[in-house]
Amino acid sequence: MSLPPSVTLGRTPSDLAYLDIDSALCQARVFLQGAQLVHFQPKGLKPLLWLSPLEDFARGRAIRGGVPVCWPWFGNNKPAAEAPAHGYARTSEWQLVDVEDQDGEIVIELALPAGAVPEAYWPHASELTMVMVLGKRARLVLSTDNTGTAPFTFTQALHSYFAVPDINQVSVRGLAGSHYLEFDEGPFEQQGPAVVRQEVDRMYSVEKPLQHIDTGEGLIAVAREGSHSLVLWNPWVEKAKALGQFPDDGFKTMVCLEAANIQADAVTLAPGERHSLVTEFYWASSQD
Ligand code: TA6
Repeated sequence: MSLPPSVTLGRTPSDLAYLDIDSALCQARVFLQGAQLVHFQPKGLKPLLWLSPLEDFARGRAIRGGVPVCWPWFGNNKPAAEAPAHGYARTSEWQLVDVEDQDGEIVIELALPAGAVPEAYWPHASELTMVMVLGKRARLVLSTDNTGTAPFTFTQALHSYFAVPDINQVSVRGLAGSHYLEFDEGPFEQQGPAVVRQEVDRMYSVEKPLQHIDTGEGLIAVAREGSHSLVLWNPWVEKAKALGQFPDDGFKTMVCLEAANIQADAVTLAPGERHSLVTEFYWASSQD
């Protein structure tokens, strides 16, 4: 496959392959492991995503930052105690299917190889693809196809880590009136904008397809499609110390706002059906 001039293939010292994008509209980096966007910066604007400065890209270990793909289960909603949190998509090497530069907008298609999830945990015939459209905005489309003869159900998330100058200045708009579960308690009703002043790990049930992260210095719009739920997460002080590849003070400059299908929003696909989970994020001039 030939790459357009605005895209180059690179490898980390640990031999993980990635695409470096430098187009007319943006700069970005995408790892084939996990089909993971780890850097996205529209031209003339600041980067949107947070990547841990302690990340050393060990093969087969989830990359801490960017947009990890959680599939075919979210968190510890897993088929067996020994199964990894957040599934297998984020630690598997994906196949690069296609890369195009369409007037500066980079379109990347990746596919998860068959058998990436052990049969014991996922005895279903399925295909998982990711299409990224990277330009002034980043649009990620994660599609699951049921290629078998029986229905199956799964949970998932696009676990986006956004970069913020100071977590104490952050508020998340577009959640007021929605309900969330946290630490297995709730539901609680969100009153006004959500702020982060302690460990937060909330699973929201929310119809509104657009939220905004007010960083105190800018407004990040985060849109969803194919999703009635999202996760808001920040590990704060103690959890940050316990997390792998995460600096102790890392919680001060990141917040996760994750497009998801979790809890009651889990997806059931009949044979032949497809579901697409979409997240789209960009710098917004005002709350559109
Ligand atoms: O999305 C929030 C969450 O499920 C938290 O509970 C926390 O564990 C976070 O994901 C990170 O998980 P990880 O497996 O990447 O350490």
